[in-house]
Amino acid sequence: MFIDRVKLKIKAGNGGNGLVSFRREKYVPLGGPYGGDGGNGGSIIFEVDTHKSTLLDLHYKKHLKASSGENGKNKKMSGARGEDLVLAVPPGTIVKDAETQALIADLTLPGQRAVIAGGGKGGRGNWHFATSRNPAPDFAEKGAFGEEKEVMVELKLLADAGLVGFPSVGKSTFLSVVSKARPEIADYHFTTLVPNLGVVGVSDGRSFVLADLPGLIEGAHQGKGLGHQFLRHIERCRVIIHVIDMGGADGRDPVEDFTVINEELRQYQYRLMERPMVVVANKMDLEDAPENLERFKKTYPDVEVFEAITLITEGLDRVLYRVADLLEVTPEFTLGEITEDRKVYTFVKEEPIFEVRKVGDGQFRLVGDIIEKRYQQADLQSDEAVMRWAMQLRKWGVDEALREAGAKDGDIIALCDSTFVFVE
Ligand SMILES: Nc1nc2c(ncn2[C@@H]2O[C@H](COP(=O)(O)OP(=O)(O)OP(=O)(O)O)[C@@H](O)[C@H]2O)c(=O)[nH]1
Ligand SMILES: [Mg+2]
Repeated sequence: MFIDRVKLKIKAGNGGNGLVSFRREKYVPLGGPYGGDGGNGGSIIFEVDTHKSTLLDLHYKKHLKASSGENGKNKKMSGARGEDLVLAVPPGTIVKDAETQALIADLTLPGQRAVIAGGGKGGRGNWHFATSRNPAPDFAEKGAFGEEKEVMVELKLLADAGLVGFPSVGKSTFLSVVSKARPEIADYHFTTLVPNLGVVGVSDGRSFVLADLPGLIEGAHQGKGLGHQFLRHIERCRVIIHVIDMGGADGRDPVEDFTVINEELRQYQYRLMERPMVVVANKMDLEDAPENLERFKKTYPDVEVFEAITLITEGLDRVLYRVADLLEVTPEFTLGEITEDRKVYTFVKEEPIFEVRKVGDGQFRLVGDIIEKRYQQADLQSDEAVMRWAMQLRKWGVDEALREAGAKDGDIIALCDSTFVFVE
């Protein structure tokens, strides 16, 4: 089964909590803080495996979870780190955030890896917090949550050139005679249901990867036929080979066919018409072909057309030469910027740490990913930890922002599931 689109829920492992403990040994009367660090949570990582050609494995998973780090141990011993979950994906896999559509990874090279969800950093044990004023801190840090999100994984085939055209124009026949690929060929529409790839050897020694795609019909860019889901496989192609049934074997007008397909490519969001196109006038053995070709040339005097009878490989050498030439001078098309620089354990982004929202008379709420995460991480069990947290808030400018928003002494401030009283 060829699967090229999968939506997944993923959750990286949480970091283990730091430990609060003190050294108690016979000959060490005033043992200092001794609590170890929590281990980092495992990340979810995708790795390119060139033996894979579909996303079938992921299709059956749906939920992916990496293991959490262990809590810190006594004697400053760190908890074990959570194991990373590494999944093999085919080359050409791209990963997007399902909510924001931001590109997270574009995996094209053999062995290439990308962190799709970073594990949470382990919390530090209490010994890290010892100072001369407080040699025995009774608090430690909690582990951070691992990243959790929904992602869209898509396969965009890594082909240099792609065959497009209406159904039954001879695209699969073309691929079958110029490569070792053996796609199904038949005289009914949508014979090809999934893309096929083949390596084409040009007679002068050059070679390229060619994709045979399911036929397009009018409205393909809007999702008609099989078009839409497969148009996206053309996105990485640098050259488009547009095959036309010049014999009009299907009762359509080849001249019109050309316009319709071009319009579909133009409408599709990925600027497919910016790629160079090679036009193949196929089925030149059919009776009406010469006449249709004449009309075609009159309608499109500037389009270079290669006449062919793919069935018997006639005329294809010239097409392959032309494609190989174009490939030499056509740069790759990028699919988009990977905006987030994704390292493991980072969740500090270029975003405001918090936001103040007025929720009612004398009531405010602090919101924001960072402040909420840090709040969850702060273990507010001891007075000292609460003090530290209050200082942190002041440092971020929370007090000032609240005051600016109109908060007065005695007002209620909510953050996640708890509330504070604003004290001037
Ligand atoms: N007469 C003639 N028939 C051809 C030629 N090339 C292909 N055909 C026939 O056209 C029919 C369709 O060929 P395919 O290669 O399956 O067409 P396709 O474009 O891949 O079609 P879809 O997969 O449905 O999009 C088959 O019966 C082929 O034998 C040709 O040059 N001349
Ligand atoms: Mg086909």
